[in-house]
Amino acid sequence: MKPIVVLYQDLPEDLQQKLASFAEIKQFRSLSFDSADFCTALANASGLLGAGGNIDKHFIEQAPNLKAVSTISVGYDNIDVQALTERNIKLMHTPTVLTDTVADTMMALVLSVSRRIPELADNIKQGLWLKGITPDWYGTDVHHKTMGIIGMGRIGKALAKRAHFGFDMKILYQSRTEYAEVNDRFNATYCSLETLLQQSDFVCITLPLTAETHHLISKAQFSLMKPDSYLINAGRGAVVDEKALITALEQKEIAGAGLDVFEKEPLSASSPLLAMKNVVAVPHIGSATKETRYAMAQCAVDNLIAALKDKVKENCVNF
Ligand code: 8YV
Repeated sequence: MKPIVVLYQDLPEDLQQKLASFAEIKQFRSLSFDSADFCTALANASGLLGAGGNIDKHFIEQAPNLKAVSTISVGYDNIDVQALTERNIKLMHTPTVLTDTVADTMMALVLSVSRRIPELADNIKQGLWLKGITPDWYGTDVHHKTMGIIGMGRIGKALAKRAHFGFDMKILYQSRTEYAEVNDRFNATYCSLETLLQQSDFVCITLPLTAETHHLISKAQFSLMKPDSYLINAGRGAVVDEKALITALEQKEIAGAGLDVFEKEPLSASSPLLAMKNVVAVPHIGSATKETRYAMAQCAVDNLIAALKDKVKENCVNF
């Protein structure tokens, strides 16, 4: 008998078929106990595949046969890993396939906010380009500036590579570990968070959300940043205290922000952030390219099959 898999995100046709050849798929639009069919499917499921949703202790209790959760994401702050581990349930994720795409997104935010691309592109569309441009439309250089990277995992390294080789930037970084290869390859300097905030022109966050990283960047940290510096966040929204960010922008403690992630997503259309010209906000598109989203789904399907076959070689968070 095939194992039952609850799928809560659409898969490309070929991946859906691959999964169907191994498992009986019960497909839902989201993780909602409102539907009796969902409750029954979850109660019988060996596997769970999708992205997002709140997979907490209560959720896991409703799935007594669960052996593996495969998230189509690198981040898993929405999942109670300890509760899974206590039940011997494997948590699989997709840490490698999205690295370059997220680093590209971060570089795009760096350039967009400092060169004011969305704002000035909008000016043309509004018919405001009537003569040669004046200094009030000038941007700020990126090349040869200092980039401070908070979190030096795969994405941090891919960003350092772009900034160093592509833009001749000086790299500062703060992470749990100092990496000799990062220092050598990107001529990077490992430093305290305080030094990084004080010296960087672009403070770039690539951290996951954990109890330790929640609101790591708040009022006190903004007060250390240079008034002409920019905050770039493509890690998780709640690593930054959003209220403190809004205040820092209003009081011109920093020059602007490039944001892919927010404390509450989707970001409300009434957020003060969206009324600020010096904020480039995008809707959590870090990994959102056709190629990478396909690769993530493929990786997650393979992860789930491997976990349910007890043949895990990589991508397991907890075992
Ligand atoms: C997506 C992400 O939001 O992988 C992550 O952790 O934040 C993004 O790639 C996620 O894959 C949900 O679709």
